[in-house]
Amino acid sequence: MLALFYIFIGVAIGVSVWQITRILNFRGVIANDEDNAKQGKNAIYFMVFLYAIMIYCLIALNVLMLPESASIEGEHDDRLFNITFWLIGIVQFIMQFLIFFFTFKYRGNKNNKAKFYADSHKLELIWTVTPAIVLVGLIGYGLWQWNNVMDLSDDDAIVIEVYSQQFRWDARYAGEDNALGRGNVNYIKGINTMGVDMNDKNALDDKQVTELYLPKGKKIHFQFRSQDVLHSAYMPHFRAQMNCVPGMVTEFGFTPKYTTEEMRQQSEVIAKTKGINKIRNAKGEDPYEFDYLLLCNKICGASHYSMQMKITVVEQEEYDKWIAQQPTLASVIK
Ligand SMILES: [Cu+2]
Repeated sequence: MLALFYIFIGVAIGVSVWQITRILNFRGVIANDEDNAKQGKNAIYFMVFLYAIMIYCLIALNVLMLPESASIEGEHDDRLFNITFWLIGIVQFIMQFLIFFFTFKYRGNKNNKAKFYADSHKLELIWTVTPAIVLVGLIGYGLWQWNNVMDLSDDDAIVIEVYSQQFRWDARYAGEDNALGRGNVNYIKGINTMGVDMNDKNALDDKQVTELYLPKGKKIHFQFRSQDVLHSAYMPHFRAQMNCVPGMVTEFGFTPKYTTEEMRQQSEVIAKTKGINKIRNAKGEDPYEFDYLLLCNKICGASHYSMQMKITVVEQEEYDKWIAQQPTLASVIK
């Protein structure tokens, strides 16, 4: 494979040198009207090709897009994404047309003469002020949304700590008192893999798990720590991501909107699952069934790709039952 790569680089360098020598030989040769007409038409063909590829990708690759946000807070991320996407999409669609159409329209012609046009204050004002206003609107909405996910004032929220290390996730529920015990890398010993200070009375009722269960419709307050390097806790279906930084605690919150079961029933999710199944099956892998996932979104080392944790969203009753079954740290760590 590597040999093929070197051969490819060798060929690419060879072609470049050959092209450069050809260009040097062109000195003194000036394009005639026939050449210009050909290049003008090529610009239009290229535009058509570009539009075709763009439309094809928008339709065919849509299965790779995420389904509707599964958290209440994430709805605003989707709205912001859609506004930005359509805005950029429409502008770029028009711009591509202008670029290639004018390339064709004003292609070189012996009888044409260029007009000297210095500047227009009115035009410059328009193309400076318009993007400025649009950007202030978009960034303002983004900042508002940032404050929205960072609003952790709800005392009723379930507090969960997510702990990252090369290459796994652990999680800890705050237990009955809804307060997490202190954590520090120096306390890691034996099965105390998250480094919990067992002298802190808040730690005794904490519950360490390897899989997340979340109740639907309840605010979850996440706190993140990292044991070794920078990781990033990424929960794409909830539109949530936060860096896990060694030596500090980061946090955010969201409210799950659909249970795992409800997501599996959604026609949009089924359609996307089928699309992804098709892609996976082509590679001979197992069919995929929808599950929420917590993934690592920082290239943190060799097994970065395998760093994931399953998240199951259930109704409150089922959550209560599940959490009651999990042993407290006091009963596990002696
Ligand atoms: Cu990682």
